[in-house]
Amino acid sequence: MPGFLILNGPNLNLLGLRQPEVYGHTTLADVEAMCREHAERIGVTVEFAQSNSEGTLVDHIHSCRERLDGLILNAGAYTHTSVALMDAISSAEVPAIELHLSNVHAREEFRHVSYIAKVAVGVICGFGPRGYTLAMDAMQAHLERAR
Ligand code: CA2
Repeated sequence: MPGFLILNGPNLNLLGLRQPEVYGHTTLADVEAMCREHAERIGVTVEFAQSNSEGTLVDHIHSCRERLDGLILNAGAYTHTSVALMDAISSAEVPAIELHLSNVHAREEFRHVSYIAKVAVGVICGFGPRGYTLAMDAMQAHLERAR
C-alpha cells in the first residue's frame, strides 16, 4: 500500500483557532481526521505531522527517502522563502505536492513566489481543507501514472 507523509509548516497548528476569516473554522486535528478517513477509503497509509521549525521540517522530509511514496506539503510561509526545504525535497527523491488552504495567487505578491513548486510534481491551492484530500487523490494518480 502506498504511504504518504502529509506535512504542515509554521502556524498551521493554529488552524481553526485564529483568523477564521482567512483560514476557516476547521482545526488541524479535523484535517488529520479527514485525511486518515480518506486514506482508508482510497487504500493508502498516511503519516501526518506539523512543525513550526524549518530544521524539523527538513528532517521530516528526509525521513521520506526510500520509505514513503509521496509527500504532501503545506509549508506555510516557508513556501515563499526556504531554499532548505526545496533542497530537502530534491535530496529525498520522493514526489511532492505543494498544498495551500488559501489561493496564494489571489493574495499578497510575496505569496506568489514558491521555492517548493520548483521541485514539486504539482500545486493545489485555494480549496481550503478539501485540498488535503484532493492532494491525496492527485498523488495516488501521479504514482499510478508513473508505474
Ligand atoms: O494558505 C495556506 O495554506 C498557507 O500555506 C498558509 C500560511 C501562509 O503563510 C501561506 O502563504 C499560505 C500561513 C499559515 C498560518 O496559519 C494560521 C492559521 C490560523 C491562524 C493564524 C495562522
